[in-house]
Amino acid sequence: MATGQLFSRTTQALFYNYKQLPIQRMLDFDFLCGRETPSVACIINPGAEGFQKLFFGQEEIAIPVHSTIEAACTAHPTADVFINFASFRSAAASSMAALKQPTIRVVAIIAEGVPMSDTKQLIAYARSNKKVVIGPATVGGIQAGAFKIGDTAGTIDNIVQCKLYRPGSVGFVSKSGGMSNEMYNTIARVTDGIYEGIAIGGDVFPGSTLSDHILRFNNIPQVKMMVVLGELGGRDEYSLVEALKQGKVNKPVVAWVCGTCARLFKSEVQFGHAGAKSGGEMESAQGKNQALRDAGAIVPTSYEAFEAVIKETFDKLVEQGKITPLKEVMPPQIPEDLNSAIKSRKVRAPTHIISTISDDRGEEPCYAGVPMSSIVERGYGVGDVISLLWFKRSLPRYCTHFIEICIMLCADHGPCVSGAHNTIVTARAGKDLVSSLVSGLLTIGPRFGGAIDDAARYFKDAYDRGLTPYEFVEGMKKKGIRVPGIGHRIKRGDNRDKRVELLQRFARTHFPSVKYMEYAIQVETYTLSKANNLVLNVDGAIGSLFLDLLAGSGMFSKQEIDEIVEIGYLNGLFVLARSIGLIGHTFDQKRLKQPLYRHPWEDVLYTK
Ligand code: Q5B
Repeated sequence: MATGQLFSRTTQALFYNYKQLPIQRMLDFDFLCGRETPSVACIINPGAEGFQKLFFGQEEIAIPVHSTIEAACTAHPTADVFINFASFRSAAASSMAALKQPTIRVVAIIAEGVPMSDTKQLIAYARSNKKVVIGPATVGGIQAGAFKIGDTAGTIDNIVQCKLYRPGSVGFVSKSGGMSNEMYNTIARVTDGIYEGIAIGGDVFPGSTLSDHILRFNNIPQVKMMVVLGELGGRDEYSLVEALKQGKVNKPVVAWVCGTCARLFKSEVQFGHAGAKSGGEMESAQGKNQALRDAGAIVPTSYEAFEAVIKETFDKLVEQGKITPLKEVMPPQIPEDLNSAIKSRKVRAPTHIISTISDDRGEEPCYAGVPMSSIVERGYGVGDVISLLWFKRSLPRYCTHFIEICIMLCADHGPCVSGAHNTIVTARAGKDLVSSLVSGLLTIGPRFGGAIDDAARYFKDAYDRGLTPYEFVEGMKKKGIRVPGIGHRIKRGDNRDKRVELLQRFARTHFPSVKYMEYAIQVETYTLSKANNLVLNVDGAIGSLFLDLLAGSGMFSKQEIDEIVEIGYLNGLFVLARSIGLIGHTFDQKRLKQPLYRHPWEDVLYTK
C-alpha cells in the first residue's frame, strides 16, 4: 500500500459486535465497486461463534463469527482494520485490545460518549505504535471504489449518486459524519469525486486529527486536492494551520469551519458534538477560518460559497492538466432486499404458510381474534382456549365446561394402561420428559384412547342413516370391524366406567339434545347382550356426546360438523388430556429414582 493509504480494494476488516445493517451496507458497497472479496472478514460477537448469513451481491455468503478479538485476529491475519460498533461503555477496552493485536493497523470507533481519559490512552498507544484510530463518535470513512467503514455515506442510492463506487481526485476530511454525507454530494457535483473521505468524529480529542489526514492525503498521488470541513470548538484546525504554514502541504486545500452562526447567540452555545463549543476567539469558526485563510488554505466567505470554490479549484487543476477527467462507468445494480421491496410495495411475494387461528404480531397475541387480555379478563378456561384454537369460535359455557370435564376425566387412568406403561419404561431408561411423554402418546390409536373420532364417525353414520343398533353392530361384524367406542379391558356390564356415567349425567343436564348419546346407549345394550365386556367406553361416550354438542349447540353448520368428524378433531381431546397424566408419570418415576425397567423372564412365554 502506498505511503499515506489507509485502505485498498483488498482491505478486510474485523467487525466488532454484530450489526446486520452496517455490515450489509459494507458488503453492498463492495459489490458496487466490483471487489472480489468481501471487506468484512469476520464478525466478533462476544460469547457467540459460528457463521452469519449475509448477501454479497445476489449470492448469500457465510461470514465467520468469533467470540474473541484474539481468535478473530488469529483466524484472519490479513484483516488489518478493526471496526468497533461496541457501546460507549465497552468501546475503549475492546479498541485497546484490538490495537494491541499485531495484525491490526486501523481502529474505527463508532460509539459516542467514550470517556476522554480512555480516548487519550488509546491515542497515546496508537501513536507510539504507529497505528491509526478513527473516531470515537464517528461514522467512519470511505475510500471510493475500495473500502467503506460501516454506515459511511448512507444508503446505496446515496453512494451511487455521490459516485463513491469509483475513485475521484479529492481527499476529504471532516469532523462531522452527517455533514460528510452532505459534502460527498457537493464534491461529486462539482469535481470528479472523492478519493478518500474521513469523518474524524466530534469528540474533543479525536483519535486522528484533520491535519493527520490532510498530511496523509498529501502523500497519496491520486489525491490532487483536499477539502476540509471543520467546526467551531477545540483547536484541531490549528495543527492544519501549522502544517500549511510550514509548507508541509503542497496540494490545494479548500476549507470551511462551520459554526459562524454561534456569534448570533448571546451566550455560549453547545452544538451537536461534544467538542462543538466555542470558548474564545481562537475556537470560534470565524477565528479558525481566518487562520486557515492566512495560512494559505482556500476559504470561502460563507458555507454557501464553499461549493463554488471547490469547483473553481478543481477546474483550475483540470486546466493545468493535473487532473484528467474520468471516463464514467456504470456501477452494477444491487439487488433490492425482499423485505424492503415488499415494504415499499414494489414487489409481491407469495407466503409459505397460511394460518387462521392465532396472531402474535400485534401488541398482544390473539387466539381466533380474541386478545390474551380479554381471555384473562373474561375468566376464560382451558375449554374456551380449545374452542378458540380448535374450533375458531367462542362456544357457550356448557360446551367449554364439557370439554374441560373430558380433559379432567381422561387425564390419567393409572400406570397399567398402554400409554402410561410406555412412559414409565422410557422414563426409567433415563430419557427426558419429552421423550417419555411422546413414547406414551405414541400408543394412542384405534385400540387405546384413539377411538373417539371413529366412534363419532360410525355412530353418526349409523344414526343419520337410521340403522337399528342390531343392523349397525352386525353390519360392522360382517365387515370385520370392531365397533369403535365399545369394549374395555377391565370394565364390564356389572362394573361400568364411572367416567362414562359422569359425562352422560352432565350432558343430560346441560345439552339441548342427546340423541347420539341415546343411540350409543342402545348400541351398548345390544353389544352387552353379546358379551359382558362390550360396554360403551370413554372413547365411545365422548365421541357420541361430541356429536350432540356439535349438532345441538347451534354453533356449527351441518357442513362444519361433517368436516370436524371427517378431519378427526376428537382424539385430540384424549391426546391433550392424557399428556397431563403421562407427564405426571414421568415426574413420578424420576422422583422415585426408579432404575432401568427390565421385563421378568417368568412373564414371557418362550416357545418355538
Ligand atoms: N370385541 C378396547 O378388547 C378393546 C369389540 C368386540 C365388537 C368391539 C376392544 C376394542 C374398540 C376400540 C376402542 C377404546 C381393545 C377403549 C381406552 C382408554 C382407557 C383404557 C384403559 C383409558 C378391548 C374379546 C371379544 C372378541 C372381540 C369382541 C371386543 N371389542 N366386538 N366390537 N368393539 N374396542 N378402544 O378386552 O368372539 O371372542 O372373537 O378394540 O373403543 O382405550 O383404561 O385400559 O382411559 O386409559 O382385549 O379406558 O374392545 O377384548 O380383543 O379379547 O375381544 O370381544 O371380537 O370376540 P379386549 P378382545 P370373539 S378405552
